[in-house]
Amino acid sequence: MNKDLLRHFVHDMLLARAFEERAAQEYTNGRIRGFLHLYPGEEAVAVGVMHAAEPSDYIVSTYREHVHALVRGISARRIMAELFGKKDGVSHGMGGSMHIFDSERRFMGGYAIVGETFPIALGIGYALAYRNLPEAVICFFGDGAVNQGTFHESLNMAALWRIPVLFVCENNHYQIGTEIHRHSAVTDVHKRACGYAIPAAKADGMDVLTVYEAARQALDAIRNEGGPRLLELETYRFRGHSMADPGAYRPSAEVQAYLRDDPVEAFIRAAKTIDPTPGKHDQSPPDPDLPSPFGGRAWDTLTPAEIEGLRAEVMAVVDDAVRFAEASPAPTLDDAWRDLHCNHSHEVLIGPS
Ligand SMILES: Cc1ncc(C[n+]2csc(CCOP(=O)(O)OP(=O)(O)O)c2C)c(N)n1
Ligand SMILES: [Mg+2]
Repeated sequence: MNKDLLRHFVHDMLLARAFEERAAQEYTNGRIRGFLHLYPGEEAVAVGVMHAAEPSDYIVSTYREHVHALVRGISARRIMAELFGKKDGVSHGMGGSMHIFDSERRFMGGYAIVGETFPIALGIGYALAYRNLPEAVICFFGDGAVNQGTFHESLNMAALWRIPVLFVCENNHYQIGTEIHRHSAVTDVHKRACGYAIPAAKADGMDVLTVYEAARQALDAIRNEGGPRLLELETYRFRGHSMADPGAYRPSAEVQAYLRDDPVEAFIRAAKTIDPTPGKHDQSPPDPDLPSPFGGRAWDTLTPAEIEGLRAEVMAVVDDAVRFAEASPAPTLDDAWRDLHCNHSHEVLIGPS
C-alpha cells in the first residue's frame, strides 16, 4: 500500500472516531437533539467500502450514516451543522442526523426506516442499467433489516433485471437490543442472497483493508459481469443503539472483547509497523500480533510522529466543525417553504368549500 493511501485511510479512520465521539458530547450538551445513532467500532466498514467506490457511484445509507458521508468527502462542517439542525447543514438543517443528503457527491441520503434503503437503491440502479451506464449503487443496511419485505422484493428484482447494486450489510449482531440469533432464523446474512442467485461474500468488518479488498472485488464483478452482489461485513458498535440507549443488554465481557480489537487502533498499529521490504526502512521485524492481513505484508509505513500529526489534524477539523455549526443560523420558516417541492407561493391547496 503506498504511503498516500495509507495516510488517507488512517486519517479517515481517526476522523470518523473523533467526529462521532464529539457528536456524543454535543448531544449530551444539548446542542444536538432528536435521535443520534453513532458509529464507533464500525469505522472499517465505511472507510473500506467508500475507498473502494468510484466518485461516480451512488451511495444509499441508513440513519447511522455520518461516517459514510464524511468519508465520501462531505465536509465535517456541513455534517456537524446538519446534526445541530442549522441552515448551513448539508440538508439545510431540515433533515438532521438521519437525513444527510448531497447529490453532488451522489450521496443519496440516510434513511430512518429500516429496510428503506433497498427500493431506493434499486430505483437508482434501475436508472443506471436502463441507460447502460458503468456506475454502481452501494446500498448499506443493518442485520436487522433482512426480515423486511423490501429486502426480499429488492433482491429478487435486482437479480432478475441485473441491476448494478452492491448490497452491504453492516452486521453488528444487534437490532437495537435484539441479538441476531433472536431476530433471524438464518444468522449468516450473506446466505440469504442465494435465494435470489446473487453472488455474496462475508468478510471481517473490523479490518479496513479486508473490507476495502472485498468491496473492490464485488464492485469489479458488478462492472465486469453486471448484476448485483451482496457483501456481509461483521462488525460491532461500541456504543448503544442510539444516544438514548445505554446498551445494558450486552454482556460487558462481550463489549470489552470487541473494544480490545478496536479497528481504528488496530489499523494504526499496523500502519506503524516497519516495512519488511529490504532496504526501505529499518529492518525491525513486523509485529507478530498484528491482525492477519497486515502481518508480513510489504507496504509503506507511517512514523509515530506522523500518526500523532494526523490525530491532531482530525481534532482540529472536528473543533472547527463544531464552531461552524454553532455560528450557523437556524433555518427560518421561509427556508422550510423553499425546500418543499410544491406550493412554493404558499397558496392554500384545499380551500374552504
Ligand atoms: C420499519 C421500521 N421498523 C422499526 C424501526 C425502529 N428501528 C429503528 S433502528 C432499528 C434496528 C435496526 O437494526 P439494524 O438494521 O441491525 O441496524 P443497526 O442499528 O444495528 O445499525 C429499529 C427496529 C424503524 N426505524 N423502521
Ligand atoms: Mg444491527
